[in-house]
Amino acid sequence: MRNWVLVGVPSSAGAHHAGQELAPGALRAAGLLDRLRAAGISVADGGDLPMTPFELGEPPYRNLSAVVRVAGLVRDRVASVLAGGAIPLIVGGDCTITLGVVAGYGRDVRLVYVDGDMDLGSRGNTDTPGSGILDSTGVSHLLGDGAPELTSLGGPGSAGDGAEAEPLIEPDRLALVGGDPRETSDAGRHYLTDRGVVFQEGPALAADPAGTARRALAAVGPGPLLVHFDVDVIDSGDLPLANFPHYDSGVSAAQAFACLRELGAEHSLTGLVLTEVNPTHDPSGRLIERYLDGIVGALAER
Ligand SMILES: [Mn+2]
Repeated sequence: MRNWVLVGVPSSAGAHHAGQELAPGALRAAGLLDRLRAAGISVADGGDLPMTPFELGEPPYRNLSAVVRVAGLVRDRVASVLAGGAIPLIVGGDCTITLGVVAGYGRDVRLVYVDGDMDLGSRGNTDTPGSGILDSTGVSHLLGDGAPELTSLGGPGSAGDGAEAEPLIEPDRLALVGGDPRETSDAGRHYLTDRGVVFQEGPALAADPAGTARRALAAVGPGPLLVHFDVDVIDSGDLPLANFPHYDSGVSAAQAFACLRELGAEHSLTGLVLTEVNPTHDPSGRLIERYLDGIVGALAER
């Protein structure tokens, strides 16, 4: 059995406001490591990257330099964990950290992106979010559209690095799961379809969590698998822990975690990114307890 290494990324640099930078500390305090070990999972604590709280910044890409700095640190840390033969468990932090994670794996990686948003920017098929908030642009940046400082995180040859640019991930190695249909335009759906990115939205996830996971795995094909899990895939009426609410999305915590459990059981799983937990939404700690039940339960299936 391979060992996991937990890497905390206490950053809300790309977020709509502060709060997510507190998540690694809150999840540790709630017993994340002990609970994983109690479930039979071997995990070492790789510590946290530097605390990087939200700053507003200016459009078109707010707080870009901090987002780029954090993503670059994540990339290097993930590459080092992988070089040591371990499986990274990256605990964010806002969703822009996944750009650094993918860059750390390199372009061979397969990514199943479980998220309440498609993260294509507010206009659906463009690289610039109307708000300037980078947290909602992760997928378009992965596909090579957006700020060159982010699309080039993969180093020479990656998008933003000249005419022969390559995206951070091959589009046919990316599958999206759980997007709230109210948050995506048809232009966004066409953008994905045109590039060959398979996506299944929230209603599909709610109808058949395990089947949705299996279809996403089939879509990305065999190879090293990374899973991104944004807690905002869960209806805020069930578990309002996410930084940005999705009330009435119709995806229950049980359904989202059932999907994650199916992905977690996949033998090719070589990494998990957890994003968007905002502990300030949970003064009692009960939401984080339920979240940890779901995360630890999913990984314990391995
Ligand atoms: Mn999201």
